[in-house]
Amino acid sequence: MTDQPARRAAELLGQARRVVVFTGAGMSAESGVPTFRDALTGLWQRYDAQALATPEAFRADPALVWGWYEWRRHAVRLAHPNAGHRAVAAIQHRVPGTVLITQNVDDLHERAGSPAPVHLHGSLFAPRCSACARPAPVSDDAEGEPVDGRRVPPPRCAHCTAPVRPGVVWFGEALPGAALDAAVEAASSCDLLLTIGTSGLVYPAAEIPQVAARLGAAVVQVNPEETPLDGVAEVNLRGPAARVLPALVDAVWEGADG
Ligand code: BJW
Ligand code: ZN
Repeated sequence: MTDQPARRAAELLGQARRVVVFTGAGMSAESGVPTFRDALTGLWQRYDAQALATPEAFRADPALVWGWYEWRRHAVRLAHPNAGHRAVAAIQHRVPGTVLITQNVDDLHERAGSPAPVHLHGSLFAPRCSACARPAPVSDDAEGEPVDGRRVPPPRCAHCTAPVRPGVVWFGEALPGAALDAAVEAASSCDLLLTIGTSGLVYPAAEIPQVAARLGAAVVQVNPEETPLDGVAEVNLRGPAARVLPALVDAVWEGADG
């Protein structure tokens, strides 16, 4: 890590007392989990993720949408956290009180050792009834899940028999109030926000780095591509999270253990 943006990012992280880490799908890309705006592959390639992730799609074809989420849950179960997830956990360890806010519905931050990330868009592992909202058990039987795209009728709620739905936030739905409040509060009071692997296209989540910048925090972005957040960030580190983040952590705490 020798270039100027990397040095500035290390300086900012080294000095920061209140850090927010804000992540999107690019964080898990190197674990083999496709980003949201990547083209879908295999039997799903003729579908558009943005069209499947809506309440209307679930109402129109619950088995199609449930099958897609079962397939993704299965893929995430087989995936492992990458060096970027571990670097985020190391930052949390080094700067106590660091708040991790993720748009991701996988559990790779938790499995890398990050305690209690704020999940703005829900979780693949928390299905609930589409009518009464009671939590529904999630099957641990990986072998029983589809490895390829296909329709799977959703289970029925044990209480009211309505179809169970994925516990995620679809377009047009409100984000969980407590998670959004915690994210805004953390962004409003941090001195450094790291935004990692998000296109910054989906609102209100995309406001989080903007809130931090507006209130005087430094924003550092990690992304191999340009995004609408380039102008918000003081430093843009162009590269994949699993390479850039461990280098950043090393540059700040090089030689230190733990
Ligand atoms: C790497 C990398 C590597 C690659 N390392 N980086 C017009 C203007 C503004 C807003 C709207 C509008 N029209 C409609 C809206 C609202 C809408 C919205 O924002 N739409 C936009 C698309 C325009 N928002 C909503 O509907 C939200 N709700 C809402 O507004 O409610 C209002 C309301 C209030 C009160 C009552 C009722 C309603 C809800 C948004 C929910 C989003 N949900 C999803 C699906 C979750 C479930 C699932 O996964 O299936 O969340 S959509 C999808 O996008 C998912 C993601 O969390 C989210 C963000 O995507 P992300 O993470 O940024 O991924 P990508 O793929 O976009 O980008 C990946 C990035 O990684 C890229 O930049 C790559 O370069 C980079 N990358 N490899 C680092 N190795
Ligand atoms: Zn129910």
